[in-house]
Amino acid sequence: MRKLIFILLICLSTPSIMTAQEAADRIRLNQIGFYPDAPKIAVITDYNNSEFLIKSATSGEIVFKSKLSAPHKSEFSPKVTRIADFSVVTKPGIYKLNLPGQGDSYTFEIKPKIFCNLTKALIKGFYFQRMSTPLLPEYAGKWSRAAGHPDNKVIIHPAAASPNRPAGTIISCPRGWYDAGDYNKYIVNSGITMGTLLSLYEDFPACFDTLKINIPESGNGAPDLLNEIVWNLRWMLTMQDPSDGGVYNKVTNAGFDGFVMPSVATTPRYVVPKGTAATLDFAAVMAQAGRIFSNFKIVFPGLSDSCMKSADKAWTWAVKNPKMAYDQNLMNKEFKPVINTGGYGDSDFRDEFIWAAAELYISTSKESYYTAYPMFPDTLMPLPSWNNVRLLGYYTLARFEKKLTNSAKKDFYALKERILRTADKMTEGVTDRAYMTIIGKSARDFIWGSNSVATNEGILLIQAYKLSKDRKYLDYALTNLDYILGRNATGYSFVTGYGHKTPMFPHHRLSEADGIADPVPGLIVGGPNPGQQDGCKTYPSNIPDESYTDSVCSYASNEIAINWNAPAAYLAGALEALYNK
Ligand code: G3I
Ligand code: 9MR
Repeated sequence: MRKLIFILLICLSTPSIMTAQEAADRIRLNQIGFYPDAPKIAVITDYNNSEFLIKSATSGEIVFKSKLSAPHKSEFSPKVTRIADFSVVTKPGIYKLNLPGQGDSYTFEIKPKIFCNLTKALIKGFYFQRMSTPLLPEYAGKWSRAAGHPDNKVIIHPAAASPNRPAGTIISCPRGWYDAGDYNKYIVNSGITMGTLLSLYEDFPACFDTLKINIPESGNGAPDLLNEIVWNLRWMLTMQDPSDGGVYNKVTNAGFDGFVMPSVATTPRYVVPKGTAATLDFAAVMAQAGRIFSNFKIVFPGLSDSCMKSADKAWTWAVKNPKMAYDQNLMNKEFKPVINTGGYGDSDFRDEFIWAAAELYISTSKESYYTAYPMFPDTLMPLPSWNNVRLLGYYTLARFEKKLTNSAKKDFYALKERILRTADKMTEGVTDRAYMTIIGKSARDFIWGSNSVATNEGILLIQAYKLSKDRKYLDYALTNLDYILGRNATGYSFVTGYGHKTPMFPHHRLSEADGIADPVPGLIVGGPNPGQQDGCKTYPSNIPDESYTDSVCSYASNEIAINWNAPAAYLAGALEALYNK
């Protein structure tokens, strides 16, 4: 009976004639393209015929003809999909997938280095988020803009007062990146962002030593990825109270700005209380930066030493203050002005201790960091997110296998097994899924910022590949980049400016206020989120993998954020490094 309903559903949902746009929309594939020797999959939604063709987009010549798979049923809706596998097409060129009598897909390209421009754009996205500096036309093109948020007169909020810095004290905290669509900067979210970008460099230095993204520092003798990172690193350093080593949670307005350009957003800026999560994330970033920048002492004199000293001071503060949560609601009951911007509130610091300890141990070789707190308190392997950074620590330990000593060395085998088994678990059942991507195993994948679930899964699979050299993990990681770039239940490529159907109305003050039709390029939006916490009325559906709307109102599905750009840059960059070897 269920089978009968299933067949009926397929027939009912298959219109006989499609317009060109409908056909393109129905053929879900990576809208940028494919490496010659990588798997190539397109997913056709609600379509009942069986043949598909691959045609050259330039000559119209048919280069491949095959049959679609039997239907796959969507995990989250009555919809069905069929798979077009054209992995055997390997010749570089520009192509279209054709459904005979129906229409073509968007064009896509097959070539080596297919994600090189995308990788650059995702890193350049951070340049576009820079505060306290004008973006000049030679670097920013039509998105050039005046400086905003100098942040050289930041007020110590009454809740953050300390004997040496009473309420109202002015400190200077310039630079940094806008966190997201808003104009504030948050240490916790900078933590995972910086850790991910620094790891991208550490995992693939050869690739990034030469990659240029046309920013003011290009050509200064340091890799551009690191140059961009330094813009935020120098801000982070200002967030540590020099008298005790604790780190303030954020630089913020009291409330979110309107949708205006940064240069006219001039309401007072505050730092809010120090916290254990912020301080440990800071310690981890500084320790990792300290070891990386020790190789760039001529371009950045003193930077590495400052980072290492600050990391150690932050750690010492956190050990003395192991339970200082940033609870904005509680703070607002007692202090004025009330602060209503992002909380990034976290009250479980076990993972931050693990991450900071791992980075400090690797950078200093002092075992006391490794043994200070339980590195493996349980068997969980939670995917990295702003409030769970444990795996960033594990990735670093795995990266430096050769440096490990005593208990860390003994733990290595178990750590490797954990990473591999977590990867294996993630991949279970992928070939049966509607879009054959790693993301989509569970409805719980589709949270606020679900695109960073996809990219962080990809990163975990890359770690599994690095540890095992088993090519299957690389191909699985690629399924999630394919997802980001169009092989998904929405039909969008989620990176602004990269793909054919991309977000045009992100919840991003810069893109909305600048009067330019195209949004700032190279920014990844949050993605499907059935939580719909923004109350936006334009969602087409509340089905988990379809709950996305390209509307400015949608901060729960269509905002951009630095902690989403970083893992997207990592995934694209890692695939570039590994597939082009
Ligand atoms: O922790 C619970 C978990 O226990 C529960 O199972 C799950 C069920 O949905 O919810 C989890 O909490 C979620 C939390 O993120 C942690 O993942 C909340 O529902 C969810 O609303 C919350 O969303 C965060 C959002 O701010 C609202 O606080 C996003 O992760 C976070 O990326 C986003 O960050 C904002 C900043 O505050 C301000 N700047 C823009 C930025 C991006 O939108
Ligand atoms: O613009 C804000 C966005 O950056 C945040 O992610 C989001 C959730 O904290 O809040 C947005 O600001 C909205 C506020 O929460 C409610 N009033 C409307 C604001 C802008 O649309």
